Amino acid sequence: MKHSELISRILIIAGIFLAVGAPLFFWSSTPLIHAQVSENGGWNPDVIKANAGEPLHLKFTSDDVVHGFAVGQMDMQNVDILPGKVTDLTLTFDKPGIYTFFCTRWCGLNHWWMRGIIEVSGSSSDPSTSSGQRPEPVSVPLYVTLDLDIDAPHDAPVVPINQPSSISRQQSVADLSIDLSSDYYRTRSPHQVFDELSTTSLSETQRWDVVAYIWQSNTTKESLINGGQLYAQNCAACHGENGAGDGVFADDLQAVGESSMQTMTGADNMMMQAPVDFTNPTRMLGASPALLQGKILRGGMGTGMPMWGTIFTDEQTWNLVAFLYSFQFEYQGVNQ
Ligand code: HEC
Ligand SMILES: [Cu+2]
Repeated sequence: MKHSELISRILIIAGIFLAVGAPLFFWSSTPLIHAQVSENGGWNPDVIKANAGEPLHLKFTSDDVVHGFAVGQMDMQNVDILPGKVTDLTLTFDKPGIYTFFCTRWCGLNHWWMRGIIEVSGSSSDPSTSSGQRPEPVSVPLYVTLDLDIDAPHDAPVVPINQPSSISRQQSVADLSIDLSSDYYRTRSPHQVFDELSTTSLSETQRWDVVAYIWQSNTTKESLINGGQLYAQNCAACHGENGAGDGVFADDLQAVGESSMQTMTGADNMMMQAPVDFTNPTRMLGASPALLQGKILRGGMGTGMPMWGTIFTDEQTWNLVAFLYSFQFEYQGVNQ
């Protein structure tokens, strides 16, 4: 056998090993998770199993456009998933439970339905919460506790002439005993608060300013910044950068027929609507924080509004709610 012939045989054998062995090797260790736009199936697989306290190795690739991966309610960096490339990621879950993972890139019209779940079993590795095999009890949302019908119309019958600003509180609020607690703030719509203030000697303008002041007292600059960032990433495409319901996806949303939505999880029988205009005072001043949070958590409504309950933490949803009111109220620096 000639020398060159031997080399080519070795190369062929090596080639066969790579073609057959390498995929087998990968297949047997960590399955590759394929990402495709929702219309073509989204994540495959879309259910992943893991054990609490043990590292979970994940491999991703995209079969079409650039997607992203993140797990809801988890402090982690998003990773990009590129077509034809493999992205590796290792995660460890402290607590058992059902986690939602989702695409973080606007990959197409039905991007928001590109989600899957990670079932984490085992007992908690965190001794302070180790109550057997059960996942952490999910906290009951406020709108449920209040038995609030978040689907009922909630237009405010009266709205201010000018944008309320909490600034004039100095003159008016000082002698009044105004309830600034979060219980009071979260359970009443701005219009309801305005109404309840009618027993005071304040003018209508002053009453709206007090309403704005109560909102401001229940949030912080940091919360508004965080809410604004979450909004820009997750909501602006539909509701618009400036809250006017005119995001880049707004027109397309209405154009999407029911038929194309039917194949997707949780999207059955959807009637697409224009996203809510958060700059509309009639709509926003008639909605309590509890109601807005409920809609964010639950989504659905038979419209194109996605559900975010498994994506955001409690704090994040309240930051979003506070941010939504900033389309109505002017936030004033505390030292002004
Ligand atoms: C895919 C498009 C889309 C995205 C993304 C989206 N929304 Fe919506 N949203 C809608 C539609 C459509 C409605 C329902 C319109 C209606 O009920 O009149 C809606 C309604 C709402 C309402 C109800 C307001 C009310 O007065 O009843 C709130 C609150 C809301 N969205 C907040 C958000 C937040 C916060 C985000 C981001 C975390 C978000 N939405 C992302 C489309 C979207
Ligand atoms: Cu996507």
